[in-house]
Amino acid sequence: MSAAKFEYAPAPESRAVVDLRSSYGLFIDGEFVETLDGRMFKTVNPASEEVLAEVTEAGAQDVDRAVRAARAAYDGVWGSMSGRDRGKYLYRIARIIQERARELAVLESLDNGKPIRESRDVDLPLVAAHFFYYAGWADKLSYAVSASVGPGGTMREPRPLGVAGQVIPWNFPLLMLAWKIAPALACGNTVVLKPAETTPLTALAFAEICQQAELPPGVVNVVTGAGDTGQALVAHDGIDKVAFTGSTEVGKAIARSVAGTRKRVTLELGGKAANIVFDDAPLDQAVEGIVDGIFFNQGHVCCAGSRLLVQEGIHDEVLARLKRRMGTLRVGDPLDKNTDVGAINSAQQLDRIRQLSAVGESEGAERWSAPCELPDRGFWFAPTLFTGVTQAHRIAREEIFGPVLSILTFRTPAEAVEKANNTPYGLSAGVWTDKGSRILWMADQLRAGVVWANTFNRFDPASPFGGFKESGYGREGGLHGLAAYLEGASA
Ligand code: TAP
Repeated sequence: MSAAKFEYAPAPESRAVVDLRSSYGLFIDGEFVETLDGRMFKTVNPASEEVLAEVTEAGAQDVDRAVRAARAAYDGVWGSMSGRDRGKYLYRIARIIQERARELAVLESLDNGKPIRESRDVDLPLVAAHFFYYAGWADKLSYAVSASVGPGGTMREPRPLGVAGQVIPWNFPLLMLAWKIAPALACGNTVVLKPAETTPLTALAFAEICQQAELPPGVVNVVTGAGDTGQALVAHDGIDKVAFTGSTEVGKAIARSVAGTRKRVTLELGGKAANIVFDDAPLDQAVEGIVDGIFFNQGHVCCAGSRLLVQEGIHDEVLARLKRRMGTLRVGDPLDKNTDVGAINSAQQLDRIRQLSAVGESEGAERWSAPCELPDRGFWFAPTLFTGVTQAHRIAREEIFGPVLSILTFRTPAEAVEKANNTPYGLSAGVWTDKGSRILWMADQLRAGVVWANTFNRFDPASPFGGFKESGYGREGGLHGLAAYLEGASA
């Protein structure tokens, strides 16, 4: 079944749960304030190109105000608060997120373009779960890192780092915020967060939640803006820690800019994951995993299974099943509960996906797209796969960050490992096989921070997540995520 052409008209009842303001200020020292130089930018709904709101663009002076507010809170009430009390604030935030989950999910889908089923059933539950998980750690930090074991085995409370500057991307706006803010606050740090330019709205809704939870002013600050705002934050002398999630290119520039300073850094960067299917794999399950691996969130996923490595003998069978399944994907209105694939987040990202796909064709790979008609307005790209891909092709090497799958083949497990590891990235990988021993062997051989077996894109706040090689360093999530925000612990 192919998706029918549709005119984008969001269901009025879904819009009714969101109270969108026409303009938003910066969140500094517990209040929404205007920028010192009066600049604004527009955030649009990528499914319709309709302007959702005007948002303040923070300049260097605004960033300075936010960092000073975070410092004052750290030197004041937050720095002297017990872990147990910090935990109470985090529990309160987690509960408010749950209470406002419906509204936040709609807002996320409006600003980002992701299907409401994903924001409602994946993003929001994980966001709340992160705050609950780290709330539980706030009064148990002396058990969290080895640095807290003193002479004679005595336990002492590890110290926070201070003020964290956090910069996040647009693909999971609220979830990336949770990954950054929840562990930072649990450990006793204060934060200044810069959301992505194209998806600022849920971070600003989160700022309201901080007010609602009566979090002390200055503990969380949100400065909206583009790359320049992020750069001003990272460069600010008043921060002790940089936590960045985004492209490898910007991550490298950040690493260079903080080298030799006192700032600690964690980087969560790009990926080009291999999803490896052996000929003994349960094929129906594997095809679902391939589809989920690359078309979840329109492929705007750092750990997306964007390279399918399929064992030669089952290539044709897997391809036929995959095309059939892709034909049933409903591309369309992100606010429709039946939608599987929503809008591409921005015109710029759509251009990149189109360009790299054109390169794939010009380099000789064969392109096939699921049959669906796309609307004229908004940013859309049909689920697409390429066959006949070799390791030399750019679509096998570069992160496309869109709904595009490159298919390669292998004969032996050793060849699968060699091809999977043949990338500068190392964030994730998937293995589909019936043999437990092979799963363990592959997990040992693959240079990837996360290896999923007979599943893909599973996340849990208790599991550390992060990369090898150019996918970054440091871990977020779990016990390891605490080390990134504590003195004397290696992240
Ligand atoms: P980037 O262009 O790197 O942007 C990420 C964030 O950094 C945005 O807030 C951006 O602001 C800001 N920024 C841009 N230039 C900066 C600079 N010079 N200094 C400081 N901040 C700067 O990435 P993106 O396109 O938003 O996100 C896609 C990338 O993120 C992909 O490569 C993806 O793999 C990666 N990602 C990784 C993970 C993990 S966990 N490894 C998770 C999600 C995404 P603007 O929005 O205005 O550009």
